[in-house]
Amino acid sequence: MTEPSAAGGAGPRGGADAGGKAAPGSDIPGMDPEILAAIRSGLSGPGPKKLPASLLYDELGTALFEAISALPEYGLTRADERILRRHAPAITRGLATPLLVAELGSGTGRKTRWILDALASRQTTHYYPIDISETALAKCATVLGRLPAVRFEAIHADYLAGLASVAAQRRSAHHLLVLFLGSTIGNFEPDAARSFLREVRRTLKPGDALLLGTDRVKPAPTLIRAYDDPLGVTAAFDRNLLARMNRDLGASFDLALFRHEARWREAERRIEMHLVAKRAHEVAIPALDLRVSFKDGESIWTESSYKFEKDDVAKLAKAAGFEVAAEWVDEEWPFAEALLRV
Ligand code: AVJ
Repeated sequence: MTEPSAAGGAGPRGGADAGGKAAPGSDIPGMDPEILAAIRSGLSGPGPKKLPASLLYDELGTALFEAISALPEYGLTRADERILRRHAPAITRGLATPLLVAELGSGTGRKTRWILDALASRQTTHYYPIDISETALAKCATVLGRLPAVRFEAIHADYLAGLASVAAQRRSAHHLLVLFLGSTIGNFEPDAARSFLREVRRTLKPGDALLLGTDRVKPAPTLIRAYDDPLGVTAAFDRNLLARMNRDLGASFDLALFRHEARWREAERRIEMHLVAKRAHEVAIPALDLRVSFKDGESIWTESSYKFEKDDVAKLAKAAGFEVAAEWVDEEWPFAEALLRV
């Protein structure tokens, strides 16, 4: 699973440098200039420090997220898959055919398999995983690339650009099912979530649908354990962001000087991940020509994960021009799969 590249994430959208010459580090492989600008603005200045959550998902970060998904304390991914496994026939029953399926984020392909199996038992289905990570797409191809009655076409693009290209290829008889699973929408700030879903809605036509996965609000201790597990896998996932800046930007973060913290913001209904400095110190980021100073206890906010009540999803859907046609909820780990109709 990778982060949205078009919007969302915990970090601010930094403006590009106004000057004529390229900013230092604007041509670092694997990091686009927008991300570099967001790192710079997120770590500069006196305000609270923030980094773009998309930085968490390099090769190692993606592997660590897969490990998180196997933790007993983190029920989200298993709940998502359980719903799709149990209810794929019901979820797909009312959809018009012939059908194109576009998935925002290719994930491991494991969950999606259930939907494709249910559809392909009726007729040939076109499946377009959309991801900015080539590695993720390649993995998805090994799981879903050779299913009978499924035509697989990976799209290497950000979500909205990828979706636009699928929509442009469709014939008038084709209907479109968009999958946005795993509560990735929870990583968007509420305004960004609404405008993102509005953009998705704009590419759809009557008869099309969006299957949206959202993690429900749970008791605070359950949530805190899910995002600060006793094995320390989530802490490793979070701190990998610093390790990555050391690897890719030549930064000098001392990982031992930061501890991982999960905070539940009841009023906002979100989990925040923070990396908290254990004492005052300075860090250099040569590729950005930047020195960053930390006070004792100062944190870098690395990710938000919004949790939803039933009403939140209905409101969000409505604000984006959808209505909730049906919803399936996992009882063991409250998580909802909503089928939104145009
Ligand atoms: C993959 C974005 C849904 O927010 O729960 C897991 C990422 N972060 N543990 C989430 C994550 C910390 C995850 N999503």
